[in-house]
Amino acid sequence: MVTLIERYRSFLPVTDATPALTLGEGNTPLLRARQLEQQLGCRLFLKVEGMNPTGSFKDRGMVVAMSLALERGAGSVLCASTGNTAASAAAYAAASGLRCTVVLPAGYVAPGKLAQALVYGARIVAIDGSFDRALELAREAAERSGAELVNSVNPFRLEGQKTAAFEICDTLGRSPDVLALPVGNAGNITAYWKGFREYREVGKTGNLPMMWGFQAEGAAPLVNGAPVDHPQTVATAIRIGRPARGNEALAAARDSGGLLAAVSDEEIMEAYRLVASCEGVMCEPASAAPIAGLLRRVRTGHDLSGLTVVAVLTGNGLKDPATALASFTEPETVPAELSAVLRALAATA
Ligand code: AN7
Repeated sequence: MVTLIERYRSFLPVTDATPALTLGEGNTPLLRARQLEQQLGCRLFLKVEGMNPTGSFKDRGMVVAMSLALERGAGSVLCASTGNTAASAAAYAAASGLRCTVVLPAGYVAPGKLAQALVYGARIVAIDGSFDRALELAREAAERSGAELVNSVNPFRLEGQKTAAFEICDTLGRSPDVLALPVGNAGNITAYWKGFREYREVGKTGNLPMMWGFQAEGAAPLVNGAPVDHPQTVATAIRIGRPARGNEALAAARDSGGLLAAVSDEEIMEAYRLVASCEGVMCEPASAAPIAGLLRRVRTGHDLSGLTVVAVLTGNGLKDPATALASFTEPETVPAELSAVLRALAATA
């Protein structure tokens, strides 16, 4: 197996002294979404980042940040998280023999993510406060304790995450015309934009994509132009009111001729069900934001025809079963008889 770090070594801040570390991250599928294309009018690919070892894109950045923490002789790592960063940090810390502490907003982390952090053996600090407060506390605690901060304020996280842009270009033979993704703390949009630009510098792509970032309406500081003190959205992964990389995200949207826009929770849930039922890919609610954003653009009269669009499905839907089940009525229990099954078959025929 060629690891992510080996494959893109010349673009990464690693040396021969950097310990080798991998859980099999990266090399995720880029799927053609032929059913959704009919609604959108563009050529659409899904970058399925939920196929990473802990079920989200965070693993790309975490493997680089953790390798370098190991190289520097760190004993423990620390992060704030809406859930996925915590799961990823906990897994890579376990594989590295490092202690891991995660600071989470109590009550707003999807159960699958919490379960991951617990099982991988992280220490969990659930605060009575938001992600933004958790990040503030984690930054201060890292400074005082000497623990390595592995949030995306850590530049090595972005170095790893930019490899997703490389993979997309390697598969398509060029950059897409549009890269659509959810935006929370704004690390990922910053990393993708860096990746595409670096690939163009070395001639691996001739063009650059427009960066289209989507936030949830109740947590849209970059769209509103002001921090949000009490962010709210069903997409808990992006329930963030003061994005650490906000300025970089604004620059990426501006410099690429792209945009930052908001979508409602209803639109997110509609897109979440649609991508699963049309394409067979179950992502988490936050990851459906770019699909919701594309649908809204088409419905408000924008023509996407002729464009090659890549939507990044950042996290795996299995992390958040509660939200999935809440949007459906539970199937009724019937007698264990053939007639019941035949009735159901006839009803769906
Ligand atoms: C599925 O785990 O911030 O804009 O603490 O989990 O780079 O923050 C997660 C963010 C999109 C937003 N999709 O990415 C965390 C955390 C999913 C996510 C985002 C997150 P950024």
